[in-house]
Amino acid sequence: MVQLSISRRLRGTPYTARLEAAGVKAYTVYNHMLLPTVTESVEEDCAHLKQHVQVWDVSCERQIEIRGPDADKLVQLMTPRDLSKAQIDQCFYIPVVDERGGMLNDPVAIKLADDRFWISIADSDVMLWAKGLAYGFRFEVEIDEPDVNILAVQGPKADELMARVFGEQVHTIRFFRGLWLYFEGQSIYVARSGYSKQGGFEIYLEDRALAEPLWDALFAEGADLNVRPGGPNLIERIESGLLSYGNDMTRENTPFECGLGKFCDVETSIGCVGRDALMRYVIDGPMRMIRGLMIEGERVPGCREPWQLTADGGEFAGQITSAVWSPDFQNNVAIGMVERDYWRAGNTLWVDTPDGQRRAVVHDLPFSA
Ligand code: THG
Repeated sequence: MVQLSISRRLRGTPYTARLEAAGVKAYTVYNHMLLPTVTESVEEDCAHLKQHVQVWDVSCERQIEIRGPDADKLVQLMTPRDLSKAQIDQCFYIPVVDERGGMLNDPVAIKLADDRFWISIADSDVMLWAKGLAYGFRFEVEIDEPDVNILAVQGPKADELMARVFGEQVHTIRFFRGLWLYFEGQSIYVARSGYSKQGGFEIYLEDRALAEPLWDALFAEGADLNVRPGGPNLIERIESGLLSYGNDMTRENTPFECGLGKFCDVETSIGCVGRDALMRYVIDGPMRMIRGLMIEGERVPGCREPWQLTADGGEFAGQITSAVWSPDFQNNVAIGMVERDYWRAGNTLWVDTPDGQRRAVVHDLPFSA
């Protein structure tokens, strides 16, 4: 099998040594950093995540810190989501768009203070865009990528494990809210968030020296909870309808096409650079949209290039960008961009997979039984 050569450019994390000692089986590269994808197998990892608790090295969810008197102005410039009423310690899933309304990233923004934000980015170089905007607009802000290395604690037993390590206060954290908690006498930011729908937290560790002690504490306290290392799981995220920037959407797509219209307040996101370009979507809606699909037949191979969708008459109907066999649905679940004429749930299309043409049925996201 072809291997990926790892060097300094593919940055390791303060957890890499622990992860490799635990036997991580595969990485992907995300924000120029290693992201573990397989512990046992994608299917076993998925089943375990739904039953127990996992500790994920998601250091690759880099923080772009924006601080200074114009911090709020710069963040609002980057997104069509209205952040004017944002409260401190609130997290926001925000589309970040360019001047054409094209998706540049889909990060989680955290308001740490009135003049300080962390933009927890997906896989694209948001810092360069933010610095360019700040320079061009002469904003009074400082922008950098602090050495924050997130551990996500995900799964139905996440609350129990987190309470053992950080105290009962974790139970008071609401979804997409954050709180400073103590570990070994140091204050660490913890939010109820994460790239799965199994529940859990993300620990924003700033002090590298605490990385292995934190990892070790989670595994010691979680032994009887069957804790395992892991990473974002392909099956769980497709079933849950969690999108992957660079796979399911690119700069060619607007947030409305990505089904993220509910995170766009085009009327009130004053200043957002893509606002004019997105205005027409409020009236017309998108011409294509991200949808779930089930692909009939045997398990499909990995989706490395988009697979074209066609209608019965051979008309272009869209493309599938993520697909995997789901043991729970006993079917291939997929995410794709489907043209307006064909996006109704239940509609049947054809998909060209590397294994030949198959039937694909449009579903709502998330998939439900
Ligand atoms: N956590 C943090 N940073 C991240 C991710 C994360 N950066 C990269 C990547 N993931 C960004 N993409 C997403 C996609 C979906 C969600 C979060 C980040 C998500 N969505 C929920 C949903 O769609 O149901 C909730 C959205 C909401 O209600 O606001 O959680 O995972 N730190």
